[in-house]
Amino acid sequence: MVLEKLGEGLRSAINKILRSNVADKAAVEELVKELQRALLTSDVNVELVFELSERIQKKALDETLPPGISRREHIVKIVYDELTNILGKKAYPLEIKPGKANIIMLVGIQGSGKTTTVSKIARYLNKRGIKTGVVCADTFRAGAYEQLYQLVNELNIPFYGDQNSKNSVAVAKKGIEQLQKESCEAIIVDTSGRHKEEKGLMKEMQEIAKAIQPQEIILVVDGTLGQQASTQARAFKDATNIGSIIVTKLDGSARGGGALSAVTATGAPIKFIGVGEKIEEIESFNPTGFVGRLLGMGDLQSLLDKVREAEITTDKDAAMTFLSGRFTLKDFYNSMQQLKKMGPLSKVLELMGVGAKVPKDLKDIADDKMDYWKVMLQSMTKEELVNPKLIDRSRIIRIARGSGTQTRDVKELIDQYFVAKKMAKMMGKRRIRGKPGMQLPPGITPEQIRKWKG
Ligand SMILES: Nc1nc2c(ncn2[C@@H]2O[C@H](COP(=O)(O)OP(=O)(O)O)[C@@H](O)[C@H]2O)c(=O)[nH]1
Ligand SMILES: [Mg+2]
Repeated sequence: MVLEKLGEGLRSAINKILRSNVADKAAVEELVKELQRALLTSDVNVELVFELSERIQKKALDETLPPGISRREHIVKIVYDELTNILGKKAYPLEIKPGKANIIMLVGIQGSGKTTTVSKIARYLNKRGIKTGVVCADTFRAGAYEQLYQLVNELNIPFYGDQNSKNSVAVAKKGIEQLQKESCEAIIVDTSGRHKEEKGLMKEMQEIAKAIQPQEIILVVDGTLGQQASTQARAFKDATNIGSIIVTKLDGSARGGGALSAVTATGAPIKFIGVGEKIEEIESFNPTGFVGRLLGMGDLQSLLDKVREAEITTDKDAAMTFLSGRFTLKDFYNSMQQLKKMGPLSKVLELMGVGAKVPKDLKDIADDKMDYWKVMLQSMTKEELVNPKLIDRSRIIRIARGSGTQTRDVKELIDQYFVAKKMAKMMGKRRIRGKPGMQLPPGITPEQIRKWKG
């Protein structure tokens, strides 16, 4: 798997927020902390990580929700967007212009994966119906010719090289001429990358580029460099305006996230990523799909579907508490709030396998009423919250006054509570008894359930 560790960390953080009861400040802070840990472990630049955290935290808590989207879905979407933003923003597919030979030259320091990638791109394009040949212009390293020849020979990819020449520019020119004659639409030129530091490498690149006039120059960067990859990417971006980047060795590299984000931060477009030693292990880089896969989700639509599903599982717990019928006034309020988040109460009960014969009053609980209820609950004593029977006439007046509501509002809340309790008990009894291995709502013990069942 590509960026396995990073993916694991991100998925764990996302799953946690999906399973949390409320997507409140504490949950978002926890999420951000986990994201930070995952990104820093993958060698993503500290500043970048903190900027991203701040944006997620702010947006997650402050932004108004789009219609029909829950807070949790929204948070997942924000995380998705922010990660896409630092890992590449958009896709830059390799363009091959028809009607002429497109010359693409690969550069990069020794060992970065150039020769491997030359053969990978040639195969990739040939598979897509673009006749593509390769030129070995690495006249520096012994064995360079043989390596590329071996890689492409079996696949019948046109190849040019000259083992007797030490003049890389001459070989490159000759090779391009030859492959044009063979009517190649794309010609990939492998270079030597004699220099270990950026400056020498860029000079070498410009010399060859001047002679062969490529349509595109691609810098091959070793993904195991982590955020250090940005040094090469920046020097490259400054040296040419026809450049794009391939980050290799993202399979198994613990620092791949750092490499991708650091290259992206330079503004250089990433066209492909190398994801293994084999010739087919190359992917055209599409950040949105890539991040979706990292998070374990195909695309945004399926992401949102999954979030929705996950939410229903969570709220099943709330529904179970509710259906036990043994809840305090505060539990009642919490359950109602949880259930309401899922949409129509009848739908929730359908999910629970309970025939939906719910009093209309309860179904129609409006947002503003829930807010009223909240302040009323805050005006009650702990004892009253556990046992609302304690609330007598004089207490009702006091609670109404304390919460700035009317006595009939307080009475309505208490009445709704008792009605719901009775109804829930009736509906839920069979369900709970019939489910020995059911998941318990948070904070609820098996003892409590047993006691409730009486
Ligand atoms: N795991 C892995 N290894 C790669 C990848 N790309 C290249 N390599 C390996 O990196 C080493 C150097 O590759 P090579 O193409 O010879 O690099 P060059 O010196 O830049 O031409 C070889 O052992 C390749 O098999 C990749 O995406 N994943
Ligand atoms: Mg090579």
